[in-house]
Amino acid sequence: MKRTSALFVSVLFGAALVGCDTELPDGTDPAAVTDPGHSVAPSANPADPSAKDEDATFFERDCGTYISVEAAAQAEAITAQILSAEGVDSGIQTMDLTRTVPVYIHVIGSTTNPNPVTTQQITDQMTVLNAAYLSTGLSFSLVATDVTVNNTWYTMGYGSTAESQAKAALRQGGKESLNLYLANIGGGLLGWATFPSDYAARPSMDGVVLLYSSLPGGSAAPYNLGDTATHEVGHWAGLYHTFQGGCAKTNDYVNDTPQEKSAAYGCPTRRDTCTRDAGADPTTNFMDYTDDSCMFTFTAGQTARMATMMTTYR
Ligand SMILES: [Ca+2]
Ligand SMILES: [Ca+2]
Ligand SMILES: [Ca+2]
Ligand SMILES: [Zn+2]
Repeated sequence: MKRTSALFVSVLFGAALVGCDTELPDGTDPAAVTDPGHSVAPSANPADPSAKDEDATFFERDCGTYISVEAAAQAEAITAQILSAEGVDSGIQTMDLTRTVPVYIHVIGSTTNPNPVTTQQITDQMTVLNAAYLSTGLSFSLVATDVTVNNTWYTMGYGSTAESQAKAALRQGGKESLNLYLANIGGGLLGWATFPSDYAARPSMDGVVLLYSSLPGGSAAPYNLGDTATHEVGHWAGLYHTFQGGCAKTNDYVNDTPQEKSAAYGCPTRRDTCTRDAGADPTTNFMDYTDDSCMFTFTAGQTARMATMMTTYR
């Protein structure tokens, strides 16, 4: 087993957590279960345009990061107020996204799978992340990696007690630091993230959770080239899905991403779901749902939005 010197192993016993958290049995649809201990799985929200087809049996991208149209509009208004109070006109002034983000990676294993990713996969993930963000000015520097064996945290679901407990125990750094949690997450999700504007209310929850097998060389094909991290870090830096808000004018609050009615999967050659809005759907964009090999773009507008969000909140 290869380990860097920065890698250390802490073994935490899940016994103390039994009774605090209720995990869904394998194969259970979270939408069909009423469990006050869990937030409603965002993908199960009927208003969520990313909600998967009922009859979809194959593995397709599903991201847990969800914000309603109303909440997004509210968040936008708050950001505008903050910028206005600081004398910034975000319509005119362009902010700079150039900065190096300190990264802490928290690997969560189980007793049967105590170290689910290799050091090489972590190195490769950092390379993929830096390559994806090269044009934006944002770069990422790995500070430390830790490995925790905890059977409850290993299968954490979105909004679960396991998630908040794992994050409370493991998170490092301040609002500027990216914490990545790698686990065998539930709900059929590849990952989820918090937005920059979420930090103030719940700093310990800040970060990105990823299905460990989405790392480069993992088993989650066609989502095993490391762009689930790229996508979730996009949310962490303030981006919405390109299909956020559907064909509405405000859409994802980025002007140069054409409006998109719903998530695109696979590797579409041409798709245009909002015909009144000029331009084909942005299916090569990192913030859509296409295969890792087919997503490779951030736009100038997305870079500007990330700069505004990072400067305002991080
Ligand atoms: Ca747009
Ligand atoms: Ca269009
Ligand atoms: Ca890619
Ligand atoms: Zn997403």
